[in-house]
Amino acid sequence: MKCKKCDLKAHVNMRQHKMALCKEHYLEWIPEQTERFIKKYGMFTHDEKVLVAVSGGKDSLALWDILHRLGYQADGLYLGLGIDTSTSLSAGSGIGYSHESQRLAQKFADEKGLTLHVVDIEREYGQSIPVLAEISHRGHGKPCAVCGLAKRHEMNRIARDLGYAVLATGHNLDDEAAVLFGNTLNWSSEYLLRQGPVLPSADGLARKVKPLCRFYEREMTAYCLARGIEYIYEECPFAEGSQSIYYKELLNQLETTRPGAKLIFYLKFLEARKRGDLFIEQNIERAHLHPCPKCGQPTSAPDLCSFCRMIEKAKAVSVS
Ligand code: Q46
Ligand code: ZN
Ligand code: ZN
Repeated sequence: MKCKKCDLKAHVNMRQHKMALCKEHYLEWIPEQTERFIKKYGMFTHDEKVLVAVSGGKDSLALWDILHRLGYQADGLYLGLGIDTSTSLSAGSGIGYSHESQRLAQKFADEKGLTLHVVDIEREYGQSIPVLAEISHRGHGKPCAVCGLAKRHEMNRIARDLGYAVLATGHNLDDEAAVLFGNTLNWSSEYLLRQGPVLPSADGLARKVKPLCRFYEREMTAYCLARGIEYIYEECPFAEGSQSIYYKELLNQLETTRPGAKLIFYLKFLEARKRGDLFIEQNIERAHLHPCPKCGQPTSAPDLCSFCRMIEKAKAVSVS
């Protein structure tokens, strides 16, 4: 297989685009496309400060690298979740996931001279994510519900406190198609209406964007490989057996027989949503929000926001 733009050996073959590119042309193509998506969906401008949620995985590091290459003002945020040692929730999975992912995120930042903010959940709130999950009994034996809640809360807090206009995450097409598939299976209209490359800011909530949402996961792997970016290969031990991984497998089977199916599924959804053609009520307004009396972030809960309630509960348990 040869590069479409020159005669060199192809680094990546993108069947969904009927196109193969050599390493050099691939490394040009990815930022060009990203820039195109950023403009097309009105994600942010060069004047805005962007906070990139960096997990140490390939997607978030690739995103940070691309935004940096494109000349955007992009700083990183790493959240230390404390997924390292075995707890009853992570039977035997003490692989040092958080430790290793933080090391790689920091290494990337140092090599490029970029700013990485680090928030350690345990240092900040007294308990790691797996322990918070045990204490709060949320999420059926997996810490993912608590983890997601804490990530959203902390990303938003740092964006607000440090004056970032935009929060960028490394979600790729495989992630987005899997979420879309799940939301469609359940006809979760509220989620369907809110899913997209940009979630506008609302009082107290930063704009959220996903500049990589049209790239396949393997395209990001190929990008990191070509750029020599070292990232954590292991998934979080709690991701194992998750519904989203199952959906990704199903969609990959579909993709094998119908190259491009995943991309079409997602893009046709975005088009339909834009036309107001989803056969569901267009009511994207966020629920009636008021500021949490403790942290000030918007919440629909009657008193404290879910995050602060969880932390209060954790504190009460630690004291007793
Ligand atoms: S990091 Fe957190 Fe994921 Fe691990 S605990 Fe679950 S949600 S699987 S993206
Ligand atoms: Zn080439
Ligand atoms: Zn709160």
